[in-house]
Amino acid sequence: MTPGARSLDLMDDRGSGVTRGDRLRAGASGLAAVALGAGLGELASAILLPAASPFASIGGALIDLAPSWAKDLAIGLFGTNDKAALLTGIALVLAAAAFGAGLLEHRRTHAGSAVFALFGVVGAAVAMGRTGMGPLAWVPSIVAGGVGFLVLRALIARLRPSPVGAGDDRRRFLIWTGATAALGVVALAAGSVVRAGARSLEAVRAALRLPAPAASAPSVPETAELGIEGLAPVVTPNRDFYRIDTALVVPRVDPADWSLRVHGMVEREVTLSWDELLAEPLQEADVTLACVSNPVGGDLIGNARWLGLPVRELLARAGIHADADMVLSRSVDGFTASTPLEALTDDRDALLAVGMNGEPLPIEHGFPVRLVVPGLYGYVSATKWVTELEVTRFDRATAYWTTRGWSERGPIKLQSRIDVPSRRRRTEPGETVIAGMAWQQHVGVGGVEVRVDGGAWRRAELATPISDDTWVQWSLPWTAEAGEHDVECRAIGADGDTQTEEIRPPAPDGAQGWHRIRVTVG
Ligand SMILES: Nc1nc2c(c(=O)[nH]1)N[C@H]1C(S)=C(S)[C@@H](COP(=O)(O)O)O[C@H]1N2
Ligand SMILES: [Mo]
Repeated sequence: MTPGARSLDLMDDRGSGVTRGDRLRAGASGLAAVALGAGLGELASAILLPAASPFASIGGALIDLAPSWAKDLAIGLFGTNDKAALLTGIALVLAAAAFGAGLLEHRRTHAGSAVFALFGVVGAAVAMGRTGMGPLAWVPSIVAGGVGFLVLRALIARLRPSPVGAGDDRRRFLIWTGATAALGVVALAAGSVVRAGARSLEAVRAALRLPAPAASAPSVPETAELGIEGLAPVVTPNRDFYRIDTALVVPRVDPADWSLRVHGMVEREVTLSWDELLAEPLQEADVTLACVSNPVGGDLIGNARWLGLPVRELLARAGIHADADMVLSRSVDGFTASTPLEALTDDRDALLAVGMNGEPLPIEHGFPVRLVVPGLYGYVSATKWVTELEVTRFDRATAYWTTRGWSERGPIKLQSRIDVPSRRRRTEPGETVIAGMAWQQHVGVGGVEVRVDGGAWRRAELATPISDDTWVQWSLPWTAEAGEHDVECRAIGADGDTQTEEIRPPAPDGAQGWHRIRVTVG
């Protein structure tokens, strides 16, 4: 290097004297940023939502955007048209883009980091655009893009000359860049380990064949489903079923390792393995599960056909002490629920469930085994990944949510909801329909009434209920006149009670009040 070049090397990058070394370092910053962004993004996806991989999402967008000559060229270069070559190609394009982003950022702050922000947003949009991925599909790509964005800015800032002296600066820059890239590689490796674990459990689940029920539920009456557009289906597909739990990382329980221990105030402890459970006569039941956190009009509720062993059989085998009044169920993740003993010993279909809508429980819905108890909110009954039933008393033990201010008992309240007309879309004037759902599991719904603009209550038509343990659809013809209208509904329980008007928030024992929506017609 000539003395002249040496002095140029030290010049401010705003001058014309950016050296090749600076450019290499700037490009390397981009590579380190993409390594850590991709690593953490893939790890987040492996843990949260394997289908929402940022690499797959951003790569998918790149492939869609690429002109056909580029695709042909890539195929030509790699010689084959297989997936590995495609993935390598996308990785190379991303690396080149990241290198370029480093150069850009070095020349103008924001210019290169914007490329990362763009990748994050595009990846998130692609993931959100795919159906069935749920509301968190954007997270992994935003993690990837956001981390890349921040890392690039931080590394490029270190490239700017400081009073310390170029040699020290460069050494430190190298250490930071190297460490960032290395961390990215570690995160990528961790992600693929988590992913491999997830795949194998998913494979175990996919290979499972549940036994036929010893006692089948009657088939769902055709007239239970009104088939109105915008109205929740009476049986909720597993992929659309709401999910609520405290698990940051979904517990992964291999059925081969699963067992349930019934202990506490019992004559004899009972332990049940997966094979033993499947050898029992299993029973089917249609039960609507609801979350206590569901606000009036909310959608934290779903209905499925469950397959499992009635809990009362298991408790009978253990022999319950006369003074017990509660069962504290415990999950592998430490979650606990306090269920009144009588809800598990009376004749209702409280199940130790292994099946949901004809398949093994989805992993996030409690695979391999969970509880389902008609008539109680999920937080006091529906323990997923359940491994323990401790027979005890309410005055001796406290469940997870009870210690956090929620009621120790959670019977489901009589509720109803308007699904149609949509609150989001305009309604055409003329003949239309108002429709929704109503429920009070284990009591049943006797009717639903609807009123418009505070007028007289009119009786809606109920679809055929599947059972007292499920929600029921309802509808009412409506001649919609142009303008704004308030539509309200209230349910009448099979026991004759009318849903209360008095509004209460979800805490501590479930929301109540009439559902009211403002509809725009015209
Ligand atoms: N292990 C475990 N089980 C749990 C929970 C939890 O946080 N952890 N949440 C409960 C709550 S509050 C509800 S409403 C239901 C939701 O079940 P789902 O996610 O299958 O819809 O699970 C219950 N079972
Ligand atoms: Mo819940």
